[in-house]
Amino acid sequence: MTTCYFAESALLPSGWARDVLFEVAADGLISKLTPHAAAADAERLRGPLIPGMPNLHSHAFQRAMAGLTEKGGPQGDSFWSWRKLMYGFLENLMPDDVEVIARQLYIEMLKAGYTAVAEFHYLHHDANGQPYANRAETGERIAAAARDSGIALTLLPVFYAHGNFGGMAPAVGQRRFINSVEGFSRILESLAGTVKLHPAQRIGVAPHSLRAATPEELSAVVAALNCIDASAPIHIHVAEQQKEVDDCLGWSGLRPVAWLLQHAPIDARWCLIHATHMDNQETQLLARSGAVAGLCPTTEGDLGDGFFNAAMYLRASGRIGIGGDSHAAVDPFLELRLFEYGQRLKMERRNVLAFAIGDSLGGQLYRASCAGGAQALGQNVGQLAVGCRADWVVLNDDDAALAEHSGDGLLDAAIFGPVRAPVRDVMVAGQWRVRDGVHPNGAASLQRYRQVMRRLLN
Ligand code: NGQ
Ligand code: ZN
Repeated sequence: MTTCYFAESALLPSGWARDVLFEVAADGLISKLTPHAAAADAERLRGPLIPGMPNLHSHAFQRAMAGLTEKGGPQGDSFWSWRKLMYGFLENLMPDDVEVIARQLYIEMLKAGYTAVAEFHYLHHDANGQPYANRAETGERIAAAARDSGIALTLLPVFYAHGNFGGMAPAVGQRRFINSVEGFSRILESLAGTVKLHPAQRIGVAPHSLRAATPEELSAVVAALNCIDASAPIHIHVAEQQKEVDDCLGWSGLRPVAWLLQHAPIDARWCLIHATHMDNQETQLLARSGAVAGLCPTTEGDLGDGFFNAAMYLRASGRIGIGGDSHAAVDPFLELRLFEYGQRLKMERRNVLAFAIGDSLGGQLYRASCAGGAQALGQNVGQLAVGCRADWVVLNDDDAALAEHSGDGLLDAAIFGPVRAPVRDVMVAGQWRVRDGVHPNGAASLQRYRQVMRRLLN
């Protein structure tokens, strides 16, 4: 059975179109699309229609830490002191908590206009570092939370074995993450089986970083994934902090992005998270590789990471997508605003990432991160086109910041204006997940989330 929807205005791959009739098949894919059509008895969408945004980087459990690490520490705070607090925080997290927090987060994501998420999942073992009876326990909780919320998921079990470059022993605080290649492969296979049962879920893999995986382990983990799915996505944290760059130089003589480009088969399957610190040559080569640079502007701002070499990378046609990462914010529009604002503050200019006269910066950033996000998740989404999944967002033009705007002007206003509620309705795979800003499981989820927070904060 197909269902028909009518949008007075919709963002298609060819640009904004008027009076578009969409047919969505029972499998959740867009089967037909006709601009300049009559509505007939199709369901009329209640605002301008845009593709849903994929969130390409999430550590779901960190949602429950938002706001807890903003107090001065003894010796000047940094990414590294935040990481210590994060390790301490997760000592008390049980599998149930992981599921409750992830479900709450994924509902928040849907309400904000994200329709899919790549979960970079590394909290595998119990508080003593012992595998659960089911080694894939916590990953299964993530998949269940995604199913309950209705968000699409690319599940990236994380391989993590070491504390720093050169195969250093892990710290005690990292014991919940640690696996041998063999133990990890069992988790990967098991989770591949779990997500296979659900059409809007996909498996991938994430060697945590060059700090946590040796070159041999990196190859072995990619080979393990290839046995399951030779086109599935591969994500890695790469060059977030200057110390990481210095340590990598000390270990290999190369900067992390340069090392990866020379030693791993970096191509369109790969997503490099926090390619923050790149020299100009790395920037050009990464842009040419076809990989996606995974930007997480609010988290990178929160953690004091530095500035991505954005103008050069985008001019070289580099691909980008956005991630919520630690979930200091759950808002795709805010991520894109902060991405551009970082460049403005650094360069003391405006519209740094708009290259042609009159180009809408909002339109360009939104389209680029939909495309890059879809690529990074390895899912058939990110545009309103025949054959793509019906993952979409109906904008709320009752929000005064959007009122009377049209076309790309809507995206400029949603990203750079004083919006409060830019999203009205959200669909994933042909199913409404959010109507009028409300998710049907929202109240029940919040109640469970409160119980978890009460325990964690006391
Ligand atoms: C993470 N988060 O894995 O959660 C990391 C911190 C690390 C970010 N990089 C830990 N934002 O990189 O060692
Ligand atoms: Zn991360």
